[in-house]
Amino acid sequence: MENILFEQNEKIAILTLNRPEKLNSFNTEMAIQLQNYLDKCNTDNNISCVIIKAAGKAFCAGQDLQEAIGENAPAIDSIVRNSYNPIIIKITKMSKPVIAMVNGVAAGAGANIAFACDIVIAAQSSSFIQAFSKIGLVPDSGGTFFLPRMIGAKALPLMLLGDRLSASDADKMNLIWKCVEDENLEVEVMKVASKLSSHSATGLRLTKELVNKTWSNTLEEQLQVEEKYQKIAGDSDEYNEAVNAFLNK
Ligand code: LHQ
Repeated sequence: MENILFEQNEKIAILTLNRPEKLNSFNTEMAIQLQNYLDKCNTDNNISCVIIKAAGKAFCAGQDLQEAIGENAPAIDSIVRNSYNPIIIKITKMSKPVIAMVNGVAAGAGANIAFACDIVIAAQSSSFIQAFSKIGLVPDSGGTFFLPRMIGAKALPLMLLGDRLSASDADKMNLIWKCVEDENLEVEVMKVASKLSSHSATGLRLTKELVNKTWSNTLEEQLQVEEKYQKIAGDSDEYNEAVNAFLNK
């Protein structure tokens, strides 16, 4: 059985984490498959936005702990280096928006992969757990980068305590874009994806890049990049067509 399913609905790519019996926890094979599909989505011009969703009752329980602790287990740092670090880089560097559709518990690396996505939409019944501290590990998959920047004083306690955070609390804390009724999750996600698909691909790509640069830039540097990217966006056919359409009603 494929660990990752790929489908395309018009210009929307849908990647499904597909080890439901293991709560979609990642073994090496699944991590490499996800990396390959992220590469495909990045380079395929017929794809304008990517959804990462999950089969079964959970979003993702992080690393498959059976694989990590087995007799022939890969070294723990090599799992982080080869499985998770590339996934986080590929999501954040993806030239199009990535939406996480969180349908159930997202734990450990599973939570932080969701938080690395550009738009997180979670079902009311779903939850997030920084499970690492419970098993004597440190947060990985970008958690120590994204969480302090996104939720400040709430980040470290969440990681130290490993408490379950409900989707509605995550929403109140501005850690995710939206928490929706379970039965509306798929429809909401597809609405957002369709809207993104109708926008200029160049504009979306440059906006994502700009916002990612803000972590390390000074105000002056950021203003310069805005100026440069606005020129690129303004030179695009999409800009001219959209403004003409607006002016001509
Ligand atoms: C699992 C897992 C799992 C295998 C549920 N593995 N089978 C990086 C580098 C290297 C090493 C380590 O990790 C990392 C990054 C990380 O992600 S560290 C964090 C790893 N993840 C966790 O510690 C979470 C472990 N899972 C849980 O705490 C619970 O399963 C949660 C809270 C996610 C869900 O609880 P329940 O809904 O009560 O489900 P369950 O515990 O009954 O699990 C259902 C099945 O899934 C069960 O198998 P079984 O054969 O009994 O039905 C679990 O053993 C299996 N499973 N997580 N990570």
